[in-house]
Amino acid sequence: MALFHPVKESEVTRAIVSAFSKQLQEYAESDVIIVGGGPSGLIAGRDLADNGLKVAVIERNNYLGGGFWIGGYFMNKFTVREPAQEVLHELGVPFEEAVEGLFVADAPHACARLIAAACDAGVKFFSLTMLEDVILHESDRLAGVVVNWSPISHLPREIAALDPIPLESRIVIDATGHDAQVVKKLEQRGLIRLKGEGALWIDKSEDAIVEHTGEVYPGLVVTGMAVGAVYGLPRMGPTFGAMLLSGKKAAEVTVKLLKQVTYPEAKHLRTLPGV
Ligand code: 48F
Repeated sequence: MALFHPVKESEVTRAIVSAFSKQLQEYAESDVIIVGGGPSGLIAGRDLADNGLKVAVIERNNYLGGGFWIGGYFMNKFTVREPAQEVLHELGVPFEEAVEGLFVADAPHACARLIAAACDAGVKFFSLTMLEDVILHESDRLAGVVVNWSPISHLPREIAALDPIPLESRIVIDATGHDAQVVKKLEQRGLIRLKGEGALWIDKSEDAIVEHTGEVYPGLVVTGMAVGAVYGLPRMGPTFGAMLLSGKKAAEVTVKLLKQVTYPEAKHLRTLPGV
């Protein structure tokens, strides 16, 4: 007597394809698309989904978490400064005080908890999916992203001619880290100018990243290290408090923006719950 229920191989394939197809059809239009599944994108997604919004995260890698899996160097440890340990506490991540106001924690544990929190809140993920471009309508407002299967960026050009697909959203969040890939698409069109990330200066950088987190172009919010690339702010290395607090601020800003929408495209989109 076998332990597992009998199944046909074709049923396994159909189950996966139909679940993916259902998700893609549903998320061809979202409230918020977050590009980048690192710490800032994940926490922004968690908070937005907790607000009842429909949120999709686009991640070019086959894993979520970005720089949060490993933390500093190869050591699987990272730090946060007060008051960001409160977010670790809320996520259920154990931490220790290394020196006054500086806390150290296990990166895989924190990353796993953050991913689980985003999933629990209802965020949906599209992995191995890279941002190729943005959707810009005449209203000069970002209306979504254009994505492609990320492995094609490593294929020879002759066999990499895959047309991408567009995904509409009311707000796009650039959480792509040090390269600010979404903002770069606007820079390529002369619509915005990136200052480029500054050198490491921990004390200065974390406050500055959180302070500058916000809308950089109509419909585009920037969070995490992408904020540094846009505003020329110093980097902070393996201390992650600003990533968590920037992601939370990006969610707050996004909720406020969605309550204010008056642009023409808004008429065919869902109304924010409670508005
Ligand atoms: O780099 P990442 O972790 O960005 P973050 O949330 O956090 C930065 C910290 O990890 C660390 C630091 C702070 O202490 O300095 O570096 O700002 O996560 C960015 C995610 O975006 C994905 C990338 O694979 C990573 O998982 N990403 C980048 N470009 C694209 C993308 C793209 N074009 N399309 C889709 N995903």
